[in-house]
Amino acid sequence: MYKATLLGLSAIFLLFTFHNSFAKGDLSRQKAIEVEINLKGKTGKVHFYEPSTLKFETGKLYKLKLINLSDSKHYFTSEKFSNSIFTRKIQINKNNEKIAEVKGIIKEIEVFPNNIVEWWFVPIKTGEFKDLFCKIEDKKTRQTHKQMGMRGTIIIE
Ligand SMILES: [Cu+2]
Repeated sequence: MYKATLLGLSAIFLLFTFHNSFAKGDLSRQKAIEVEINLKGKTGKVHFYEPSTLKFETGKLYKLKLINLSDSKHYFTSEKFSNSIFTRKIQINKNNEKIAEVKGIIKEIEVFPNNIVEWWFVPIKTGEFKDLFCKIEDKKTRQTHKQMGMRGTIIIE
């Protein structure tokens, strides 16, 4: 009886140690990996993401910089991607100074011409998502930016 109890206690102790040695801690507080995507184009001509494919890994913290280098506003919309990550914050800068941090669940981001928004997140689900697009309508062609080429793929491994 005594032996069995001792064995049971040892097993619990071992499980506890095992569990602790594999704990990853606060994943949202790692050093962020910086990734950039440029939102480019010209009204009436073409609109696109550069690069148009982004790759991430689960469990790592990313700082994705959405950089609008064009004369038009742009959306970064991928429902499948936003459902596969944990958002730590959205950071908005002006003249290289932080002006706001937005926290909570984020579904899409719109960036105005010549501005940068940072999306800080940790991917939690793997997949290949081909639903990245921009819904803005071009003022000259009356087509959406998506129709004019502004589409992309996000891969989480
Ligand atoms: Cu656009």
